[in-house]
Amino acid sequence: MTSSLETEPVSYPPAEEFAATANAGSELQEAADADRLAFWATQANRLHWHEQWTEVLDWKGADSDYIAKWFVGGKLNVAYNCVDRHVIDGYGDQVAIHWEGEPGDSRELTYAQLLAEVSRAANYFTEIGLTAGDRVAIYMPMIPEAIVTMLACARLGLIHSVVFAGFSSSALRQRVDDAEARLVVTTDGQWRRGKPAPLKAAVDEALAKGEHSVEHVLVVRRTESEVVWTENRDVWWHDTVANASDQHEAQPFDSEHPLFVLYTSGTTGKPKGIVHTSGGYLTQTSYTHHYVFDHKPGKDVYWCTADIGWVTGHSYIVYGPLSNRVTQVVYEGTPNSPDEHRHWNIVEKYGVSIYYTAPTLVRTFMKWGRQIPQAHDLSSIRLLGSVGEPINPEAWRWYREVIGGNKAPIVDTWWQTETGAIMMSPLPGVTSTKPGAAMGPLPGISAKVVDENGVEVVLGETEANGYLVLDEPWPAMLRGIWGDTERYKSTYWDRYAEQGWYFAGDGARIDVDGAYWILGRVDDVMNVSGHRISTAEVESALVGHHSVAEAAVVGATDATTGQSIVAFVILKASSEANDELTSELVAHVARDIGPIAKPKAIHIVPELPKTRSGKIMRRLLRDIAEGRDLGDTSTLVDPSVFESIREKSAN
Ligand code: 6R9
Repeated sequence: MTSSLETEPVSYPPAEEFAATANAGSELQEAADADRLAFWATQANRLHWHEQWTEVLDWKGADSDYIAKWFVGGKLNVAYNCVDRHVIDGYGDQVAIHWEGEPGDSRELTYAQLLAEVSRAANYFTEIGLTAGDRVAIYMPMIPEAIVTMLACARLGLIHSVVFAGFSSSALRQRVDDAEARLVVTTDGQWRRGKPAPLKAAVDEALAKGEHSVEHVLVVRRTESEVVWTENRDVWWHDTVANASDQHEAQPFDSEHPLFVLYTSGTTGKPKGIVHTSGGYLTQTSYTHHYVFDHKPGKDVYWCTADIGWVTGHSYIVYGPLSNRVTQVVYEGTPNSPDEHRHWNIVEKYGVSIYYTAPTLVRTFMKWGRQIPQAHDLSSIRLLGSVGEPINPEAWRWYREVIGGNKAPIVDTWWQTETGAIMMSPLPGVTSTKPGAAMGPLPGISAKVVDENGVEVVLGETEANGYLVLDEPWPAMLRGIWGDTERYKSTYWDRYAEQGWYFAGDGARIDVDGAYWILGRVDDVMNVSGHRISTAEVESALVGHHSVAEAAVVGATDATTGQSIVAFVILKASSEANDELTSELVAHVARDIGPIAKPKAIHIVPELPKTRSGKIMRRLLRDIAEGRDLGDTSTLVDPSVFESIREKSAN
């Protein structure tokens, strides 16, 4: 299609050398095909069960409000699986966490030390009267105590609700209220770009007005920022948890005991509290972390750059990796603090071998220039991962070449807060990869691409676009929306109620080779003159132009064509905005995809509005493109970005 695509390989087969030692082999898919439930039973046996289950899956679809039960009757302790087990097996001295603070301080926690910390926190939580099923809000930066708190909750059967520390006090309050948290764990402040910023103050503000459920606020000292103290409610971690006993015996909980609630935004203003439970969730996070990342305990140094405020942090920093006895890097700060070399300095310092990040960061690295990573020895990296949005082929190739030394396989992992764990991804050493494709469902996972009526799109046809559905339950699937069964059913199950399929909300395409391409959220798929065009496709074309650093595309309502394509573009520092360049970009897209994909308008902007998890807020860009008033912008990193975009797009 594009000039670059003509000269670059369309598919990258696994290297023999990698395949020779890969965790995954073709037998994995064969086993899943032969007997899907037996396959999942095998995966569940990766874990330690205090009591064996009697049935792998109990699924009644609509008759049980679409709430599955996995490993029925089984009992386990999630924290025991992530910590104790490794110490008992003789790996107490292995480093679990290489923690790197933003200002340059660092800490190392072995599994034995992690066990002591988690035990102390569990003892203190018990001392203040928390019991299994109670909710705990965690509002903390990326410091070891955040992970310790999550594990201490899991150990006691307390349900944690991690609230991203970049969220506002009102967002925190909304989540605390919805889950009726009894305890909030926070820090005095957090480091951001070399400066301490208050954090406990936001908790105080959140709890300042009206009745609430919070009885205790536990504060970790991190920045030495001054804090206001509420007697009988606030306590320091170093005065309490630190003095508690480091001996604690983990009790088993039912496989379906809730592990956590994590809020994610939906189509309405009120965030949805996605509920996950224990046995199935840990089985699938553990399985996927082992095979998708080809993780070798004791050898690899793993780094997932997510924040624990998002599901990626839950599943691929805490539960999946620790259950597999990972040695991992946890970094507190931003990638350009103190400068753009930070990530590569960390990779060199710890010899990171597996690196998992988001396409938006890859594109940022591209914008900063390849000379930055090239100033470092990145030869320890042997596998790269991508998550969060479709990765455009341009960024994929750059990632492979510049970060992966032209040899590290890339796993493009598709999944959601709701799915709990990775659902689609190539298996390294097994699957040939195509830049920009999540390739297909993992062994044990079943997915289809269907039209509005549930008719499967025909494999191999070029127009085989449709909606992605999951037609069989999976172990890590959500078990509902906290306190709102109706919303759970209507959001995910009503659309294909007749078939009993989970509607993922994403569009997808299956190409002639059977590879799955995720086209983005369904509302991001545009319809121009009856042709379906993905915003991601046009963005990818724009980013493929040498002047463009980043692009966001939306479909704006158009009286003639249904929708028209409006693009917002950030230029590379070396390029200058002018009418000529704009016309050239339009022509470039026409060349790359076809005249039908030509943007009707291109706005050159200094920044794009992004959620704190790094997703471009297309809904808001659509509002701008269609001249509407802006709705709620409270989840944005920097709402002022809008003003500059509005100014630019007004002319
Ligand atoms: C894990 C996570 C979920 C949505 C999902 C989809 C998009 C995630 C993707 C991807 C294309 C990938 N998404 N991974 N799209 N390729 N590899 O990001 O969870 O924050 O709930 O977002 O993100 O649109 O539906 P969450």
